[in-house]
Amino acid sequence: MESRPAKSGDIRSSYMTPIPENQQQALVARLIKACGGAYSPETRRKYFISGPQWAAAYQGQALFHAPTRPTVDFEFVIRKYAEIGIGYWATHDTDVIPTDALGKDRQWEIVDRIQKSLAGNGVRCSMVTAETFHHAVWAAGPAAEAPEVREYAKTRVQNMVEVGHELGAGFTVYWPGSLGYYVQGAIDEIDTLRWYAETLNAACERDIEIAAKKSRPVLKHCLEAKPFEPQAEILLPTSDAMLAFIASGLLKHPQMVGLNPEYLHELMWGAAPRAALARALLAGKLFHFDINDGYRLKHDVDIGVGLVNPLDWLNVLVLLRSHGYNGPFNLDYKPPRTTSQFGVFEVSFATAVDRFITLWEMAGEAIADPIIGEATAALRAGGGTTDVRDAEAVTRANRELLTLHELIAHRLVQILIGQHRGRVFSLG
Ligand code: XLS
Ligand code: MG
Ligand code: MG
Repeated sequence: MESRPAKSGDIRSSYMTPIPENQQQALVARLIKACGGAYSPETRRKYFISGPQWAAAYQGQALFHAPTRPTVDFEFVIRKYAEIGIGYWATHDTDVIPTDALGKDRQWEIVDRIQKSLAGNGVRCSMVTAETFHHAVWAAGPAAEAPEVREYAKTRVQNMVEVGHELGAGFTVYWPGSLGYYVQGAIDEIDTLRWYAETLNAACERDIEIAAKKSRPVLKHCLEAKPFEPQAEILLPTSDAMLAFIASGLLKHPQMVGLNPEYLHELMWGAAPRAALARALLAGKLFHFDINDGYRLKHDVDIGVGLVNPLDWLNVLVLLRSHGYNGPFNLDYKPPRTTSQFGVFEVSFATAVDRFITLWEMAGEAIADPIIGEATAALRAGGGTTDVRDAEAVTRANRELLTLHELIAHRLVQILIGQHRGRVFSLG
């Protein structure tokens, strides 16, 4: 690359000559290729990874941010997912159907177009979710005091169940981010939660009817928690709160309802996502998983999986692989607003999928690793003292073995960075 000397006060900090607009995509494409490590679309399709319509169509807007990318339609997104090798597609109802067309003939014409697009590209619909947070009708949430709002909410989730069956989905997600308030005192939390349960009951009952009619299994109804945003106070802020809600007795079909935890949503309240997932697994409620990354105690930054916490992600996947959870893994993140429309598919989605696959396979390596295996077995064997009423003896019996905790953590980092395969650095 041609270089020129830096001058003081130069507006460019690099020595590179400017890259004209019409050469930038080629540069990005060349560099992402040079990164290597990409899997083929066929390989990517072997994993139960879904791409949401809203993630690919996200234009970069936020409360303080104007959009940076153009609008794109579902035909485009589905085609691009197919090219990458993302085998499943998910959507909110209103990502693809205008609010005023829901439940009408126009909806079914759109559903027909979606079916054609999915079939034409060899992509399947895995999940549908009703948008119950964006439109002004949800200003007081999906379980507002006014009965007509709640009746409307029921029609929306029932319609979504119908659309889901029509598209061949197996899952439906509920993210009650609007179930809460900004100003306190007006809302009775107990009534609100009762009303919200009625909406879920209506969805499950419609599901049972349609599934019987179509000879299909019922959908898996998955609750997704987020501790804050968009309401200030949220009534079901964590996956654990949702487990309690599912078991509260308010649901008529609790066996149909489980969780869709989102990695970052657990991190946002300061949780260990792996522990939150473990609790969901223990309850038999890990139905679906939104994968992304971000920071503790910050807003919902929805960064691509593995870009912030790859070691934690490796550990999360070790847990999931060890306990038989194989998907769906839903790429619920937002390509950064600095990424162009070209970059959304060339870089953002392709690399998110590849990081996930790599971490998943590394998790397999960690599970099979002889050092971790022996260390874990030794920890579980313990030191073997017979006097279990003697604290000192029990402590002594395990004292040296407990160093293995740190040894295992070291080994996991080695696996993450490739040191277990002999990658070393030397200043010599
Ligand atoms: C928002 C949620 C949302 C759900 C689906 O923060 O992650 O995208 O996954 O409504
Ligand atoms: Mg999120
Ligand atoms: Mg989500």
